[in-house]
Amino acid sequence: MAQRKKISVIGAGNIGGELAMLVARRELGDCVLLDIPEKADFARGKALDIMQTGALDGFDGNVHGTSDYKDIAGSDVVIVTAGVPRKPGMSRDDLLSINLKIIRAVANGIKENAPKAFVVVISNPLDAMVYEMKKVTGFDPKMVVGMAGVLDSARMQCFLAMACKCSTKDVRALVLGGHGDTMVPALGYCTVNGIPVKQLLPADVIDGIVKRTAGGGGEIVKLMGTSAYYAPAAGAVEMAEAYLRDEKRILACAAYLNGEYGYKDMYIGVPVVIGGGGAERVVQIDLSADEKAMLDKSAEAVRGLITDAAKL
Ligand code: NAI
Ligand code: 2OP
Repeated sequence: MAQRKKISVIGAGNIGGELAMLVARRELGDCVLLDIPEKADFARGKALDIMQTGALDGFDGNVHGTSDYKDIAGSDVVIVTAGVPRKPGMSRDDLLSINLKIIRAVANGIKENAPKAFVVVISNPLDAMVYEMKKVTGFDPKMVVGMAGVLDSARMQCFLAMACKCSTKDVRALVLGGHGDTMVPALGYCTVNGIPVKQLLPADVIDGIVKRTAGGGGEIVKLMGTSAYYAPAAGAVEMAEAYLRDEKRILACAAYLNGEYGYKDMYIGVPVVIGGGGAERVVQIDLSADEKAMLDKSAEAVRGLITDAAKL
C-alpha cells in the first residue's frame, strides 16, 4: 500500500505554524510540528487548529504537535525554523551565537531520528546555519539546503511587478549570494515574460528595487516588530515540494559549493536543480564582472560568519 510522505517542521513559531498549514493544505503528506518541551502544548494546539481547518477547507492529512524527536522518525523532509527571529535594529548576523546552539541541538535530533531526510534550513543567519547543519549531521550535502534565494527572488518579483504594473505571475527574478545585505540580484536574468526588465524600467527605478530587495526582510521587521513568515514558509514549501515530487525545479537556494563559482566548502545562494535526489546540481550561469565582484563580497561575508561560528 502506498504510504503518505512525512514532513517534519522543527520550531512551531510563526514560520513553523504557517509551514505546517501549507504542508497540510497542499496535501504533501503527514506533518509533525516539533518545538522545545516548554512549547509542546503550543505545538499540539497549532496542529489541532490546522487539522480542524481541514474539516472546513477539505484537506486530509495528520498534523501532530510534539517535543519528542522520536516522532520525526522516517521523515522524508525536515524543515528547520527553530531559532530566534530578528527584532528591530538587529541584523541577521546578530543571531549567530544564540541560533548556533539551537541548530546544533536540532541537527543532532535529525541525525539520530531522520537520517534519510531532505533537510531545508530556514533559521538565520541562514548560510552559516545550513553549513552547521551539514557539518553536525554529516549528511550528503545534496540533502541539506538553505531557503533564502527563493524568498529574496520572490520579493524582487513582487517589487518589479508593482513597478511594471503587471502580474507577478509573469515576472521572474534571480537573487544569488548570502541571505544578507550583500545579496546579489542577477539583473540579466530578471524578466517579465522573457523581456529583460532593463528594457521595461528606467535604471533609477531598478536601482531602487535592488536596494529594497536587499532590505526586504528588514522592512518587514520594522513594520511588524518580528520577521516575515508567510513568504518564508511558502519558499521552503516550494523547495520541499520540488524534492517530494521530483520536479527538477531550478531554484535559488543556499547550496554546498565545492569549487562551483570559485568557492569551496561553503554554502551560498546559487541556482540549483531540486529533484528527488535533493540538490541534484548547481547550475553555473554567466555573471557580469560587477555581479561576480558582488558575489565574491557576499561569499566573503558568509565565510566570515562560518569562521566565527567555528569558534563558538
Ligand atoms: P519564532 O520565534 O516565531 O519561532 C521559532 C520557534 O523555534 C519558537 O517556537 C521556539 O520555541 C522554537 N525553538 C527554539 N529553540 C528550539 C529548539 N532547540 N528546538 C525546537 N524548536 C526550538 O520565529 P520565526 O519567525 O518562525 O523565525 C524562525 C527563524 O527563521 C529565525 O531564525 C528567523 O530569523 C529565520 N528567518 C529566516 C528567513 C530566511 O529567508 N531564511 C526568513 C524569515 C525568518
Ligand atoms: C527575512 O528575510 C529576516 O531573514 C528574514 O525576512
